[in-house]
Amino acid sequence: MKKESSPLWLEYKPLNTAFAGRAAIRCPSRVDRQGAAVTELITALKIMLPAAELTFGADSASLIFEADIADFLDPEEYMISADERGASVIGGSESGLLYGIFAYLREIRLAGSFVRMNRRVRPALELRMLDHWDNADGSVERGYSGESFFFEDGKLVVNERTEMYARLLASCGINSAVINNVNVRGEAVRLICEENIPQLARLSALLHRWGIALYLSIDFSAPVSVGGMRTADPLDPAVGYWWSNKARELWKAAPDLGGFLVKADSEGQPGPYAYGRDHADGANMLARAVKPYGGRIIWRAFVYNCTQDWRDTRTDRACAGFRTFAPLDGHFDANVILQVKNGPMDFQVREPVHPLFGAMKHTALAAEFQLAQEYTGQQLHVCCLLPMLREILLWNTCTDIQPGRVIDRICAAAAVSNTGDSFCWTGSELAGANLYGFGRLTFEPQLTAEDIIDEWITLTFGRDEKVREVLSEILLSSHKAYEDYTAPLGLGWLCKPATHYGPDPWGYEFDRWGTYNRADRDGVGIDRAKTGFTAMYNEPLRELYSDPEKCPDELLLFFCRVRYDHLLHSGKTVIQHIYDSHFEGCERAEEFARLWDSLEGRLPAEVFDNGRRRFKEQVRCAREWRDVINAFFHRLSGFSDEQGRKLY
Ligand code: GCW
Repeated sequence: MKKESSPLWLEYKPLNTAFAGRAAIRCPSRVDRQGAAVTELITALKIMLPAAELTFGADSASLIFEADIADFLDPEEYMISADERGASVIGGSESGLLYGIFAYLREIRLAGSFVRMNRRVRPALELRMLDHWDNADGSVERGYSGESFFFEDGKLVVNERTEMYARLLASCGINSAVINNVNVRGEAVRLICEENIPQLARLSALLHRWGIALYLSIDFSAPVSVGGMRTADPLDPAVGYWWSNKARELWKAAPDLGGFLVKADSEGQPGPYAYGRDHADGANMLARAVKPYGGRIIWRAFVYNCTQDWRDTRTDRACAGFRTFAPLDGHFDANVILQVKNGPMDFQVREPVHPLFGAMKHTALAAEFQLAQEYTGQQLHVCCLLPMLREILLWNTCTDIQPGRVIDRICAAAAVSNTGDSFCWTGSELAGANLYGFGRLTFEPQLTAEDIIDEWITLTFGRDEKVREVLSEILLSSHKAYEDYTAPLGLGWLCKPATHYGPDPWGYEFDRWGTYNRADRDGVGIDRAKTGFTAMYNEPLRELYSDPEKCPDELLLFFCRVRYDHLLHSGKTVIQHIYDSHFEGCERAEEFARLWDSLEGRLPAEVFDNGRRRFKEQVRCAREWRDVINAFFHRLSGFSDEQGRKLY
């Protein structure tokens, strides 16, 4: 069934000017008049200037919009010069031009009128990618926004919503999309098979028109599962031959395909280990198959032992990615990108930055983030991830290569998408800021989270001052609030197993996933200098993280094991911090609900009601977190609260 969808931040409205004359679009023949860039400009101008007469190339026009392509710019780079009489937008290719047009339209919408501007912008990262965890049956793994809009009953869907999706992505600068789950199951295994190729080709062409390359998650054992072979051994020439033929078939039909994403030897997915080969063998075999077409292999570094014995205190899951991939640095082909999750565990609300970013010197890297709020309230709680994303991108890895920030060490950023077939795409309207902001930030990381949020609010909800004030206050303090009532001092995994929603501090303690807090009556946390993890960082980080006296408070319980009366840099004890942060975080959640209520009548009724329901649930759940976690630590430690509050 086809569902309606909102245009989100792309809802154009008439500008403040009462312009009724002639407005002309001028573009030389190297610009495609039917292309997305010119089409978008026309669509927008028609709505923004309802009384104008729109023409192509007329001399007597009083407003002139020039669109051009120039070789001296990088393909995705653009240049804008504009004033009250129109604009000249030049891109390095159709894509650059498209980004330039979107940037220009954004500025005039934000100003409400024609603006003077001069700008030249080039995206900071080559690939700005969304990873969908959509399954062929239409469900979405860790999806909190409804069902998939790519798949229905095993079939790939291409319709108006797909077009709207492509416009939304392009407008915030995203240029690649993986449409299916990295856990490739069911009918998705056959996505690369003959019967699905015509539809893949249609989708690829549609996305390409908006500057977006289509990527597919593949089953590493496809030569066996769909090819009928007896092996998927990457060093068996017949396997390489099978993949080369498959690539030829796919790229022949869909020449703009970007490549494959692979989750191998992880959480039950097949991989090269079954044949005694390593991850470079696996990735390079695929890389050679797609190379003739400019294709890439995005290979995930999320590899660890998920059948650990909780009694084994020597094995530390945090070390796994580094131990597997650091020795392979320099072994990967040039068209392989190693995709590393932002932290060493798994998208917790607070983790240190993954040490691989500071260790891999001869490997192309992608940073993987998760916009789907699996561990951050599942879009029922508001949790704006942009300040965290920005902090990670600009974090200094302290490698000897300069510059050494994460953003300098990677060529790509990927985000697990938070979209689904709900009307507002992201289940909660406020979660739209994460989607928009991910694109904007990976294009222009010098923008602040405040800038991006303000821009997103105005484009989405208009310029009501009160709405702007309230929403930016909620969004900007939401991550801290969530962290406060769920994950004190970097201690993750206090959530319920399987669903990852709500508190259960014993839940993961005796399980097989390598996710322990090791809390007892004397103290809490894991000594990760002992497990070898802190040694994976460059100095001075190694020393900083190994020493409980120096370790930053917010990561203390990730890196160190300390007593409950250990004194933090803040001057509080660990136990008092746990109590205080849980009370404060929960009060913040209650405050968010009140702030939201103050917007009644200022937002569309459905938006307001949807938000009110979600804040109600956030408050209920935050109270549960506060009381369960405080009771847990109170009962274990025996410490009471300095302020005498109820701990249960
Ligand atoms: O966070 C875990 C999720 C799994 C996911 C896995 C991964 C797609 O709980 O649902 O599988 O990470 O990133 O591969």
